[in-house]
Amino acid sequence: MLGREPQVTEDAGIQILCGSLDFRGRIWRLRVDSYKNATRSSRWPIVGRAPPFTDNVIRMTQPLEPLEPRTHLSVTMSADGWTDITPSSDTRTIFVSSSMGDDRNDGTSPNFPVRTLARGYGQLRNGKPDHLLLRTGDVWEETFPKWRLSGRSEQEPIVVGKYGPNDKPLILAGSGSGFRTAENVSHLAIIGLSFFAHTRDPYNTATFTGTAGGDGMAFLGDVHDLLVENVTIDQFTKNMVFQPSYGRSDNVRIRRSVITDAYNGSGIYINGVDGITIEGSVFDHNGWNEIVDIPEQRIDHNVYFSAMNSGVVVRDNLFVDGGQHGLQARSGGIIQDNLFVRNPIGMTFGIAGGALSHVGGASGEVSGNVFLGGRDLNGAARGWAIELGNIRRGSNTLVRDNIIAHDAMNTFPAIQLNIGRDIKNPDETVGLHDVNLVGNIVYKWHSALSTTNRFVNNGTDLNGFSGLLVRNNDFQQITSGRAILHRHPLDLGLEKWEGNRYFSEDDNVKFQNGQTEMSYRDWQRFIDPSSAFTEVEYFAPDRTFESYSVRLGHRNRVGALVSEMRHQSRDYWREEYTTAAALKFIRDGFVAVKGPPRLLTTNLSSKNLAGARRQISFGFSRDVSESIDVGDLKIWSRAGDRVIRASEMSMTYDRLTHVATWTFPGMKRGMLWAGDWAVHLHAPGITSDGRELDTDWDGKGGDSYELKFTLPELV
Ligand SMILES: [Ca+2]
Ligand SMILES: [Ca+2]
Repeated sequence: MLGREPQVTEDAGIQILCGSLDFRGRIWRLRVDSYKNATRSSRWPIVGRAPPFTDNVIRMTQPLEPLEPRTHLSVTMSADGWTDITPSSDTRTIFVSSSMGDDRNDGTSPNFPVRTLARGYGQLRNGKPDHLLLRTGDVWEETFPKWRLSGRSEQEPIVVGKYGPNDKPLILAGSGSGFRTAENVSHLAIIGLSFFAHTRDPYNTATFTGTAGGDGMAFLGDVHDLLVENVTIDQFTKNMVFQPSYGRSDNVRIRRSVITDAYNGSGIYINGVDGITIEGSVFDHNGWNEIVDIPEQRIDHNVYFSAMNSGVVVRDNLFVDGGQHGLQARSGGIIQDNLFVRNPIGMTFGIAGGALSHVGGASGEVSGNVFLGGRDLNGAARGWAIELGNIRRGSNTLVRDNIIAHDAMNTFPAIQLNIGRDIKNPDETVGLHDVNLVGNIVYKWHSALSTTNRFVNNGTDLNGFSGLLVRNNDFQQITSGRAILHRHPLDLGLEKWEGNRYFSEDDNVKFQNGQTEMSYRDWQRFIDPSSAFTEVEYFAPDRTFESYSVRLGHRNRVGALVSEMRHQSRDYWREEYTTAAALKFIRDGFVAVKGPPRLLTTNLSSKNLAGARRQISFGFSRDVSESIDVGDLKIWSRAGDRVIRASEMSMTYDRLTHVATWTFPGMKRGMLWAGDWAVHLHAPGITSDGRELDTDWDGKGGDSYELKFTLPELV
């Protein structure tokens, strides 16, 4: 829009000469792409009005020091969610290769890399946006020197990364620690590395020497603005740890990393951080090892937040097979859209046993998570999903839209409201207050919800209890004969129960209220008047993590799918192996269905009907497995006037998708021939709960599906 490039001159601030266009009196907007020593607040578009009576000069008061123009910010997010960090004009990039490097080089060219991490580190400058890049595919039997270097700013961090395609550079840390920071480290990004405590891996007898070990990545405090992304950490004591040894840390992001197999410690232990987000990562089999560990020490977790953190966000992660907990969220925070599979205990929130509690109680939100199955702990029964306690008064902590399904232990309630035992700061612990449980689904679990009998209604100390809303939850297919274990007396002045839908095959299922066991009829009458005792039909509630594995072509085992998810990286990213994809598969199974079964899909509607010569499939909105059979589909050749006999066909039904598929094993080459055909899918033969198939979606069943179509020659 300018007549020519604006000229930037330095003055007390800077002046921009606006060329031939008349900017006098007009609003102007300026984007600054590149400069140094500017404050962050002056970074973004600067808007002002040029004085009306001056020449075409915009004077800025910001003390900017211009550089050559650059079109991108240094730190950006790619369209598919990865962090890109472009070098600044004064970035010094140091290349390190264990296979090709020589420490007599200075490392500034990929053609002449240095060899050791120590030499590479020594070439970096403190306070500069320097990049230390490790060659992909290379292996170091060396750990990083204690890290003391900071970047320049959030937009110009110091970077430890990789160069070259594919495999992450591999750091064999043995019994040492892979990466440790000293005090006062800011603006650090660690991207695309793999840390492996190879001497501790009991499955690898070639390298295993014993259980002595260190931490994969240790941030010992006073760390500010840290990004860890696309990193793999395996087999350390604690794979990652934050401790406030040098002071508190802040602004930490751990993204899309794979953190596995820690033992004698947790996958991540976090203490003393203000502002931490963990997202898109895989946590598998942390906190124990069944080969070398002492069983009594299987007490650690996939992720463990102490009570002394704030600003916690945990979203979109997979937590599998933790030693004890999938996630200990003692500091509270936002816990969203995570998938928990086969942990002895899914997660805790606020509550802390044998340790310090979050002072004054935790708060936040637990929403959109899915909890599947469970496991014992050294032979002792466990198996619950969410345990809450020490929740701050007035916080309105929300537990919303979680799905808890397929109890493996059949011993404990899915959601437990509790008080920690042996709390170290009982005077700063508050009991449980102002919690809202809304729209959750508990399915095929021992029981839905419990409170501890140690709660004291309106109490003011660590046993205090007030403010509980339990609304619009589905507590379905309860297996124990007891739906609710409200062990302390229920005070309707402090609690509200409404609109919940209960169901158990046992009509006599009990509802505990203090010392009393109530029937559903009494529970509804006195406690939850707008509730119902009704069996909610979901689309495919038997979906599990294992069945998602089968759907992707693997075995019916947790490990088969997890091993693929452990291989996720930026260079080998597959959407179907994201937690989000697995979560969606499960959640889609828990959509409640109503009305007659509808015809949702058929491959006869596809543009290319070649595949229909081998199989014809129909998908339904409800489970019709009880009624559907091979004879419900009639197929005839319109030209040949030939009806395919039921004995020439075979039909299979997938209860996880409600898709029926007909094949033609009795036909020549197992195929229908090319030509004109017609089908009739017989509504009266396809029913759910006695309601016939609805193919025109008017809500009334009984209308069959008919279609004439032409099958093509195979090319
Ligand atoms: Ca039938
Ligand atoms: Ca109809």
